[in-house]
Amino acid sequence: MIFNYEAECMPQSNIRELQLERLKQTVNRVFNNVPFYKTKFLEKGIEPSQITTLESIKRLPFTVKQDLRDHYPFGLFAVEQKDIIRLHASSGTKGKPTLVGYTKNDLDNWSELMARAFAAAGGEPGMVMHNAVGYGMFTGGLGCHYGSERLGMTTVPISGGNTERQILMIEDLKPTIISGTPSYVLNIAETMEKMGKDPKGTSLKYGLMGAEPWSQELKLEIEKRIGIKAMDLYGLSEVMGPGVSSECLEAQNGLHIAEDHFFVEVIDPTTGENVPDGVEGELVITSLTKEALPIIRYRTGDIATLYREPCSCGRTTTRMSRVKGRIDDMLIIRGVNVFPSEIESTLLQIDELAPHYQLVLTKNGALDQVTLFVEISKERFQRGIDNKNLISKIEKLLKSQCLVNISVRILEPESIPRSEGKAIRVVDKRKEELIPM
Ligand code: DLL
Repeated sequence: MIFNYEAECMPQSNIRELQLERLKQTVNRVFNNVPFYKTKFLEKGIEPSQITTLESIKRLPFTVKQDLRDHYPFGLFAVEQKDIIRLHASSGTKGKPTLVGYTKNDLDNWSELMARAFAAAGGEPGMVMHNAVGYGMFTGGLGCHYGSERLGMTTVPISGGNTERQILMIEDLKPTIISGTPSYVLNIAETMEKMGKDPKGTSLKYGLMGAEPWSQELKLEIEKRIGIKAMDLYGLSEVMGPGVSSECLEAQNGLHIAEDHFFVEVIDPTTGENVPDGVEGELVITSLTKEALPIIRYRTGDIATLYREPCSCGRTTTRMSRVKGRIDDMLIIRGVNVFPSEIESTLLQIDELAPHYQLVLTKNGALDQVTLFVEISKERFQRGIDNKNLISKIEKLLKSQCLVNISVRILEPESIPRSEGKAIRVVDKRKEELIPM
């Protein structure tokens, strides 16, 4: 179902026209109301009147996460605090959080975009929606909540955690659609199996999942294990929260960007130069309608590609590929760059393994060491383990597919901590312990 046909299926030329008009408004808004932007624009010799085409956005400076931290709490807001009706914070791990705010119109737009995402993922008015995304300062829970209500679904605000209780609610309330992080939805399925229940036997048909990188292989594993169609949902607090882009049920091939609200570019993360469509790089997002916290060319740190070919679902918006990972999470192993999601893709091709792993970084003298800890599947464990052959099989496959030499350690089932939100895939023991927010 298409929630807002006019917005989601408008011809590309009209989208570009609308984007330009809204870009000009946003540039004026930040220039007049946010001293940080005024100073940065003037330093680059730019006045809002010089932004006359979408191309000219490239003249504007980038915004980075540190800018939000430096102006904590309200320094980048473009409206007075009394006009802010909601605050959230990004899931930072140390230091000051990045605080984000919303006016009434911002929340209306956000709900609309999340309603679009649910409709694209198979949601319909009247369906029961099990919202297993964490509530609180994290944008995930409430973002999904308001979108689900906007679409007219019966929304179950269960949040993350207390998994056995979640399962009883799923059995009793018979939801058709679930939202959560992929790792938590997998955790629910695994807990059901442990309780002697078949996750494929529930009423669930669709899942809308995101907030963390997940490989195509993990998506297929979730679909098979629960008997649902799993759609990808992307977003980030600094820009809005979930709903910046999402996958459609029809094609399940890339995430449709809400281009009437965001202008998305891809840059080479080292040079900062724009790269052509289809080339992988860092997503840079400019908000086009936000009032409380408009953001100009925000460097997301997320790696993806853009596609502009039409989609079989009828939506005309540009699509982005699934996010491969955050630049910060990229590992450099003896000169080879690799993302945890690429390692995940390889591991999930090996039947003897369970989809639970962690990459642990340590120091051996001056050298960084990476060890992959991965769980063996229950079936294989029960049949007895021949670790040596299995380890060499994993190492060979990692070498041929990811071009890295990683030492592998096999663990018994249920050794890796399960996630109730964002899974921790990389544990960096080289640095001091991170303090969760
Ligand atoms: O994670 C918003 C969200 C909630 C998205 C629920 C989807 C579902 P933050 O906590 O600010 O916001 O984290 C944003 O999470 O920059 C990406 O690195 C990562 N991320 C979000 N969605 C995806 C996804 C929410 N679908 C950061 N695939 C982003 C891969 C994702 N990474």
